[in-house]
Amino acid sequence: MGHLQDNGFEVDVIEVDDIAAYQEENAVPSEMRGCHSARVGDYMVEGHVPADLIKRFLEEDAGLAGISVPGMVPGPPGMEGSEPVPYDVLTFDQEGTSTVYEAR
Ligand SMILES: [Cu+2]
Repeated sequence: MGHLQDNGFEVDVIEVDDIAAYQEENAVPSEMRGCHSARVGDYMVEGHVPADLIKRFLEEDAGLAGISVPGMVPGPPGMEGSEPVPYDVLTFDQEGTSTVYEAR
């Protein structure tokens, strides 16, 4: 969240009891779910997606459903500290089809 604010995003934190239910409501495919979810305009941002990629994704406005770093991987913003490993940032559409957006 600090990472997003540092990059010019205004962030409202909403704690929910059941993140999976929230993701379900917002049609996030189960394999795209992150440890937390953000809603930016019409898009879902799942997990620890680097801010520069969120910005690029929003600018492209390609009509997809969202962008995700599924699960908890060490390395991305908010997950530094542990031994970093390469990870993929994925996009997904309304049908749940995912595509590698960028490897980091
Ligand atoms: Cu996390």
